[in-house]
Amino acid sequence: MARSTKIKASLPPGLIVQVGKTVWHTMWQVMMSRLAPSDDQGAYTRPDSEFRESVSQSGTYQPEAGRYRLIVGMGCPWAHRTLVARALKGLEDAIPLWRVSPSPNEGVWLFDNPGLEWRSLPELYQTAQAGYRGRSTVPVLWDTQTRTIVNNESADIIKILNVAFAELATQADLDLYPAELSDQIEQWNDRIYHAINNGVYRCGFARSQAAYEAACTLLFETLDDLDQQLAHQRYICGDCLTLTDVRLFTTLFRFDAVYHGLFKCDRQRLCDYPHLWPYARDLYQQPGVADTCDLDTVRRDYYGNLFPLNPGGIIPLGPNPQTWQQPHQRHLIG
Ligand SMILES: N[C@@H](CCC(=O)N[C@@H](CS)C(=O)NCC(=O)O)C(=O)O
Repeated sequence: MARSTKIKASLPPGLIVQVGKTVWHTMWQVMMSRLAPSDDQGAYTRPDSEFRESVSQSGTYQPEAGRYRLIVGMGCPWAHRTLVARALKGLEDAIPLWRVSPSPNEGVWLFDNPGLEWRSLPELYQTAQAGYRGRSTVPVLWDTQTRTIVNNESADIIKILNVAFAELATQADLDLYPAELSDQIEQWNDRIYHAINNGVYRCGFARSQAAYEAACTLLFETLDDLDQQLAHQRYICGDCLTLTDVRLFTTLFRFDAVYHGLFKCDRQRLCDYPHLWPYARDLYQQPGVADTCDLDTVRRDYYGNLFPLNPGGIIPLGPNPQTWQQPHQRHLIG
């Protein structure tokens, strides 16, 4: 008789469940504290990004073709923002990519490009700043000349891509942050970041029922408001596509595939919203955007690597990515 069968036969089932639950719950708390720091109420608190320099004609980091690298993981919504901004501005040739993928056992990003001097992203962070002790996150805007990280905050990087590389961008005339809309853009950005972009993480990484319920309620209240807003205008700030849309899009793109199930954002799906869903497809179908979207990698990265949320490691098959190509008719609005 196999050893495990013998143990099963000799232990009362209630005890197996009790011990299993206690051990697993303790392990879960320890792993969650590493994965997602939280406050006293069990609400997820995201650490701040630490490298916050910019690119400009007059500064240390000047716009030059081929000088910078954008480091991204295709599953990550924050990195995805920078890929979308880069595509919309037509900066693919000027700013090449280095891709990383998650290593399931080490919990760090590993470079896909075999010829680089670093194996993992934390090693590159050490080159930028010896003794760096923060999290080694994507996206990163890396300067090959000074061998340092210019910026590792997606909200900054998309602003940099919008203005700093004007002479290198094939779509330089597209302004994703028009001055006259800046107040409106910032107000929506704050609200959408808290309730939606980071809100889905506050649902998925909550460590108490109350923290989860607060995050989930705010998330859907805000999605409901946006759906109303989008009933009579094409984009969040009116008739023109802005960085607010870019920032919202990458969360919406992952909504039904991972946040709805894995992060328990399940009051309804994106595709149940009458206006938000066609709006999200409109953004997906903008020039160059579909090439930045990789639903298989998104599913694999979240379900395959967030072990405490999905210990069995099974990766769901749905939903069908082709639904993103359905017509949207949003150009008829406004
Ligand atoms: N505030 C950052 C957040 C970036 C972020 O959290 N990236 C995640 C991937 S989705 C990451 O690299 N995590 C690795 C870690 O925390 O160790 C931004 O928007 O750029």
